[in-house]
Amino acid sequence: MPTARDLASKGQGEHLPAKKTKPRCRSSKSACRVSRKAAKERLAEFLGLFGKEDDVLVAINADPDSLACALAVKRLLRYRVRSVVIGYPNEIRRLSNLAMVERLKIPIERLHNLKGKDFSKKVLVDSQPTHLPAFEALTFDAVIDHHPLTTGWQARYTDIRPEYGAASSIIIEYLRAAEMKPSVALATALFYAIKVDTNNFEKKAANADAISFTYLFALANQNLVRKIELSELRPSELNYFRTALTEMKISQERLYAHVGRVRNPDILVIIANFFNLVNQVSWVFVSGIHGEKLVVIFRCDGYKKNAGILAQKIYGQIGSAGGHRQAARAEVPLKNLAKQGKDFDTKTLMRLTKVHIE
Ligand SMILES: [Mn+2]
Repeated sequence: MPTARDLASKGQGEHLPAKKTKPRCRSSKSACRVSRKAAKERLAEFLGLFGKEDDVLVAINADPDSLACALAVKRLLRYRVRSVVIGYPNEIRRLSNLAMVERLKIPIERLHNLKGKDFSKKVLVDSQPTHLPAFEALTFDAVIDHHPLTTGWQARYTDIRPEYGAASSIIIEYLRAAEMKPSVALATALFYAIKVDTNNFEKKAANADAISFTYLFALANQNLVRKIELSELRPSELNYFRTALTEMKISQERLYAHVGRVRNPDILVIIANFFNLVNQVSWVFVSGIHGEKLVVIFRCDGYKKNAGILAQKIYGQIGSAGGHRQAARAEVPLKNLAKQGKDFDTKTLMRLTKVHIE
C-alpha cells in the first residue's frame, strides 16, 4: 500500500506533474567517476566548515526527508564537532512522522526553545532560509536542499539539487563519500524519506534517488518502514470512512464520494486510495471541504486515462488542478463554486465530472 497520508505531504505531492530528469551517470563510466570525485570534494568542503569546538544546530522543517537528512548530518559530524542539535519550528502532527521520530528515536528539539547564539555553526537541510520565518532569522553556514533555488539568502556552503526527488539522496552521497555505513536507524530513516518524497517513485525522482534507494534497501529495516507508513489513521478519522461509504455512488465503473468538511485533507487521499482497491472501479473521485477550499482527489488505473488532464479540465478554470496519469488533485476556493459550495455533495461531484468524461 502506498504511504497515502504522505502522498499529500507539504501540498506539493500530486500537484506536480512527473518531471523528466537527466540520469546523472547514464552508462558512461567516466561520468560516474567524475561524480564520485565531485562527491568527495563536496564532502571535504562541507566538513571543512567545522572544527572540534563547534556546537552545531541542524535546522529542519520536520518531515521524513528533513529528519533523515538531519540524522545523517549528525552522523557525518559525530567525531568532528562538540555537539549537534536538531531543531524544528513546526509542530509535527502527521501520525506517520511522529511514529518515525519515536520508533527511530530521532533526537529533536523545538527551535523556539533553542538560542541561536548557543551554536557556533548552523546547517539547514531539505529547506532554504526563505522557506520559513524561523529560518530567515538565522544565518546558515551550510544549506543542503533539493527544492528549487530561491534567492535572497547566502551561506558559506550550498548544495542545491532541484532535480533530486529527496534531499536524503543528496546526503547519502556524502555518507558514501565519507565511507560511513549508516546504522539501521539512519538507513531506515533515509530509505523511508526517499519513499515518501518520491511517493514510491511515482513522482519526480532522479537516477541518484534510485541508486540511493537500492543501496539503502539492504540496510534499512523494512518492518520498521512498514510500521511507520501504516501509522496513518487516528481512531476519530474512521468517521470519515463511515461518511464516505454512506455517500459513495458508483456509476459506469466510476466511484464518487463527497466526505464533507475535513480537518485534514490527507484523509481524502487515504479514502481515495482505499476506494481505488475496489475491483471494477476504474475511476475514483473523493472530495471534501478543507478551510475555504474544495479539495478533490482523483485516482484511476491510468490505462487510456489521465487523471491529471481530467482534473485540469474540470477544475483548472476555477482553481488549481494537476497531477499525472493515475493520481491527481484539485483545489478550488469555495467562493468560485455555486452557492459558495454550501450545497456541494456527491451528486454535484458527479455532475461536474460527467461533463468532462465521456
Ligand atoms: Mn525533501
